[in-house]
Amino acid sequence: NKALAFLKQNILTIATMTGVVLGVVLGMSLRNAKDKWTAREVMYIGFPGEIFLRMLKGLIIPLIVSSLVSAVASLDLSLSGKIAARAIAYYLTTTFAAVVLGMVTVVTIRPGVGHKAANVTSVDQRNVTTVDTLLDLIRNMFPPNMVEATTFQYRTKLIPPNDHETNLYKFKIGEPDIIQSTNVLGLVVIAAALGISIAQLGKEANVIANFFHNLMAVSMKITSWVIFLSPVGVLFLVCSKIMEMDDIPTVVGQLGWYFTTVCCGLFIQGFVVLPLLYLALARKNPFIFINNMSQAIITAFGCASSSATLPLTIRCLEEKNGVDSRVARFCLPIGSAINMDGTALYEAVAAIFIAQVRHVPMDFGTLVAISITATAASIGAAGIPQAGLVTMVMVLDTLGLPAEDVSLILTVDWLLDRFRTAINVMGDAFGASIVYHRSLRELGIIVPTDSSADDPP
Ligand code: DAS
Repeated sequence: NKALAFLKQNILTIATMTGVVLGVVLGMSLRNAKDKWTAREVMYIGFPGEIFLRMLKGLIIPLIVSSLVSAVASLDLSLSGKIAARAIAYYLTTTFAAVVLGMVTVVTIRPGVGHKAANVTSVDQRNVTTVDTLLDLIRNMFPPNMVEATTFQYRTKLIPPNDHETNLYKFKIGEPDIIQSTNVLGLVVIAAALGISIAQLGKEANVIANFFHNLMAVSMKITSWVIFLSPVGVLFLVCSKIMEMDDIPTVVGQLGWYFTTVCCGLFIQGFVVLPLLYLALARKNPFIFINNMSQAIITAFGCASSSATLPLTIRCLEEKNGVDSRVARFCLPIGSAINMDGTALYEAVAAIFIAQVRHVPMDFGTLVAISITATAASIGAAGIPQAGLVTMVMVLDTLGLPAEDVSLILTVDWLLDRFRTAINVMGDAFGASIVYHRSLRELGIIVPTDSSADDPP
């Protein structure tokens, strides 16, 4: 009956994983059923997935604000300052480590050397410079109406060669779209300010403190309902994506090595580097931890948005990995805003891959410049689908490469986005748990030292 207990404990995770597999199978069979599906038909088929995604995104504001405010308000200010400092130090360190790992991987495998790239001419070149992205980052910390993110998301489009121009792709960068995405960074700043003011007011602010505690409980209750929809939601999200993808053999063939390089790096980061850090700093079994987070990790893979996955990440970390909610709801919103190990690694790999294709010389100075801009680009990326592709333009800018070179990796980006988002979520969760285990004494929590502590509470 141990197997039965395991099944009961993980039934939803197994169902969501099945949802991903069925999504791929359904998508592939629908692709073969009809030679060309219109965008409208694909949108109809993906509609249930879109609604699932909207439900999760709808929870982001109440959940982030209530969990951060109540977390900061329930800790004494010096302790929340210490926890924030530990979390930010850990997140920046692992992000930088991910960039270095990405650089080592791409310089070792060298996927771009000898790569026959399609010629790309820019139809309309508007580079997103480093300054643009950094200004965006600062701008988004102080959003005018709390939720709107003014992210320069250039709508990039790759126009395939028409019949008489053989291999000339045209790459169009549109006007900078202001994408409506939930501005997690801005929410974190406002919620932290609210929490600190409540903590400083003490008893005088009890009513509003209780309001946020209750809002948090209510948000988590609604999250527990939405979770039951994830298998179906993920199924339709993956299915519609598979249906609209370019022809798979060319895409994977052309960019196979690049794809392999990114996945190698992400695998090492997610299943070697982070588990080792967790083992060393939290002294717990990292693979039990990952298994307990799998529901959130799979949903992150399915919807390619770490912000949308945040409600599930909080729930898995608290209820399955037993992390104190004051720490989980404090660290995870900050992590989902500034900590994207998967994206940081990807930015370094993709930029150096393109440099290899374009025969751009790589000296030490360039590598240092890339490591800094790739870290900044991942911090600036919002937790929305393909945000990392947009901020990567800033890394290309460092290499003196034009923005339209993004088109060399555009075709597989929607799939790599899912892998790197899953690693982003893992990085956030590992970080929050490590900060929790390093703050037990200050939190006044005594954890039994025997091995049973590894079992889910
Ligand atoms: N999809 C982004 C996220 O949600 C990551 C990325 O685009 O790189 O984390």
